[in-house]
Amino acid sequence: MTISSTTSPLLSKKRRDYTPPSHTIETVDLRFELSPQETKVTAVSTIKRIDTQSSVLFLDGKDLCLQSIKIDDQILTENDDYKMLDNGLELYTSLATFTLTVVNTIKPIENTSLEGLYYSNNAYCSQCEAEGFRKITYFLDRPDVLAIFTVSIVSTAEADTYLLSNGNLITDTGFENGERTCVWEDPFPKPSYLFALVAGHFDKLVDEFTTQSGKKIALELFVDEGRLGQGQHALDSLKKAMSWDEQNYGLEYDLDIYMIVAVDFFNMGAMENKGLNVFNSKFVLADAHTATDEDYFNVEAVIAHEYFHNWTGNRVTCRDWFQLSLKEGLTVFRDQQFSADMYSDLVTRISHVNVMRENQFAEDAGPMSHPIRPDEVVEMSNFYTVTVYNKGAEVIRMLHTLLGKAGFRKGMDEYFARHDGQAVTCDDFVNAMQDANGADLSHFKRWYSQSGTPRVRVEQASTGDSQTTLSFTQINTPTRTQAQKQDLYVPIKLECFDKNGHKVDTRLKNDTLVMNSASTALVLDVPNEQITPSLLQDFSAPVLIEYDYTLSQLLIIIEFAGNDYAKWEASHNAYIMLIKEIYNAANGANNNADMQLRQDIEKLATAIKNLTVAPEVLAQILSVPSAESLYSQIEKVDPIMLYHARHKVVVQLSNTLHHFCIRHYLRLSQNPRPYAYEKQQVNNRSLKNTCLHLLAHSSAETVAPLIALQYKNAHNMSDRLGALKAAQVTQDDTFDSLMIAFEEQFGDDAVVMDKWFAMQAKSSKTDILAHLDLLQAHQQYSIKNPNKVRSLIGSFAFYNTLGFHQIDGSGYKYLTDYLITLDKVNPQIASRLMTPLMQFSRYASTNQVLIKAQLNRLYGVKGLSKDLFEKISKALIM
Ligand code: B3K
Ligand code: ZN
Repeated sequence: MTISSTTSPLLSKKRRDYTPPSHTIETVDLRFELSPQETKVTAVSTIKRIDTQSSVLFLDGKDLCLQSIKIDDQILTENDDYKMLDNGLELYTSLATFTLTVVNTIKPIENTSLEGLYYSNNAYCSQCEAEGFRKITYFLDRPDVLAIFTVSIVSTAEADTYLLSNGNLITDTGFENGERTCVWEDPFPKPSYLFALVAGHFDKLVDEFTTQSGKKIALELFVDEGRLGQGQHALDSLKKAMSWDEQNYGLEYDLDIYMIVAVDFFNMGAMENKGLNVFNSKFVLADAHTATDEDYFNVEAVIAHEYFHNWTGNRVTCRDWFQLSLKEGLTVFRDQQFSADMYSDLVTRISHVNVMRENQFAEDAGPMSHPIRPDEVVEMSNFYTVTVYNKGAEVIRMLHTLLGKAGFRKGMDEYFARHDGQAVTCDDFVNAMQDANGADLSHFKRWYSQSGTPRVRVEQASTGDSQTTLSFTQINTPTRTQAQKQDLYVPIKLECFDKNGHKVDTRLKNDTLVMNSASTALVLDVPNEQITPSLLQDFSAPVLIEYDYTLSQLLIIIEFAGNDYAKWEASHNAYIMLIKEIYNAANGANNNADMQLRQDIEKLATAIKNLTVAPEVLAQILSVPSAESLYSQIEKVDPIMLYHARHKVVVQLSNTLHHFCIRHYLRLSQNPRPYAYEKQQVNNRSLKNTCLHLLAHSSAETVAPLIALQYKNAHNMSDRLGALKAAQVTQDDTFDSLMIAFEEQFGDDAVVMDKWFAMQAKSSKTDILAHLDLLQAHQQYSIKNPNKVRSLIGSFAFYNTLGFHQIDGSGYKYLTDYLITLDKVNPQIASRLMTPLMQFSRYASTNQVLIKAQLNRLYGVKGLSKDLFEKISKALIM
């Protein structure tokens, strides 16, 4: 079945159709009478008409049961005074100002979508971004309506020890006569998406932060009972983020209290509700016993991200949801800067570059391709994407490069001076940057409207006997919704080396060639055959570089480049080149290819062994790119063949570097100090576990005992998981027995068990689908819990190449069956989990046919959510 784009039944919203609201809500008093089965919500709003011609007020509302509605003192009657619509209600009034009272009920316990107000794990929790507030009460649920909220929470359950909302607590009656009421007042006008309510029993960790102007802020962290010991790292991270934002952007916190609540049932990482962040417990809870170094890193990054939103998102918010990257791209860029300062510039950068290459490039090459500021949206939840977030951050990073650190800061200051307290657009942001610096950013702005990954083809040729010309050509291929593409502003940081590894003078400012048009050239005073360019250093623009390297050139960069990023990139390119060669030689059936591989790996290994770099850099250089990041490297790729080609390269590397890795491994395993999340320890553990993982691929029998010993002696989760991952590679019985031990030890810890489910899901057992069935019956598993679904089904679909891409299509069918069930429980999670099917066009035709058959099956399912429907329709049109 193919769907034509003109008959698509989807109701979309278009960016260009934006109209300001007819009315605004100045204040709203919300009263919640809590009950899991039926919560009564009373909303008293003071409303002002903005459009003097308007006699109709539309209020969004979804899954609500309306009890009564009143304007001032007059009770309204249906059809005369208001009309119920599918997506809200229409109210007829020409009053310039009035008080609206709406009473309705909702059913938190039945809300498995985890959007709006829901009840899970004996606690109430809300999630309103983007359009969840309309599932709480009838409201102008759009980000450009900013109101002052006062919230009263009434509970009749004594067990609800905390009744929390945004802002400052102004009344707490205590539990008396069978109920308790807490009243919260948030003095800052905010859009409804930043509203939050949490109620239930938690343990609380408290701390304090004194701002640069001397104001004391109370910090409160709420976690499940018994988990206080796992909360300190999150609180420490918060304090670091608060002082970093003061030092780097002069931004101070504005309320008297900052609260964070960790919950197990949450659709994404966290949410920046004003003064009351809600977090997925995965990004809060951490101690040596349960969290890896990577978990510690992520907790710090997500805590900072949500904190930074207080200015970039909350104080200055988005006019409409098409502008989402205004707050997300900018806040991701800020959290990336923070992580680089806290930990390591290089490792942080590499991890973000990997996300771009593995996920964002794939999204931009598939049916969901959209600009960082989308033009058309059916379901907003579908646009919290790697494009809006991560490519958005890369665009901000280019602005930072273009204007310099001081210029960027001037622009930020101007942005806040102009727009504090407002809901604005991406154009407003760029205009502030432009005006503060007297720059012309009109050409740069194209990055906001154009989708797709630009490719930059670099060709090298002789110019006379003694010169070389590097010509750069930008290729912007048409995408589904944009037939015409424009050339973009592309800064390419580069260095060139001669045959002796000496840096060639490029005469470029900051080593950066700026492309302002479709093509440009760089002339170097060195003969062609001697030139090796190291291109797109630091990933200076979100583009794909096409340059045909030889292995010798890459080895020159690894040896001579002055910066570690370039060395890493060259080693990465070398792996890709070798994997492609094996893939092309029909999966290694060709003996010459094997011999060639041995020789090439030998050269690469020698270059690596000769490096004198920091342990974390070496760890990155020893990490062969993931299969996922390689899919974009080969047209119509056969994923299983690629998996085997990659495996072969890793095995060869492992055998060649065996002694080198053993030496590092044994050195780094000696005299471990008590666990601390601090640079030196983290970097050493990273190299140690990378070596162990690589060693696990070798044929040496000495490795299995090392793995088992590391597991047994591990006194922290990084080492335990490092051993487990290595054991999984060896595919012997050790893995199964360690997994049993792990489950016995951590079976009660929901966050830790996510790691266990993910490991199970990536297993290369031939009966993996039967295993997935069994695992779903595990007492810790629940389809209602997004973390569990992501760990098990997500890890399988995203990372289990052999299981998911089985040639009989059973992996694709398995995921599709699951999606059909999950869509009824939680459409947002179902929609995210669909991603591996969306990218079918990059696979070989056999895989494409099998995936499309499943997409068609899904398309035929009655009552599918808007979330899934939007994606499938786009996939099938492509
Ligand atoms: N702003 C939230 C994401 C909301 C997602 C809604 N489906 C988290 C963040 O980016 O900080
Ligand atoms: Zn964010």
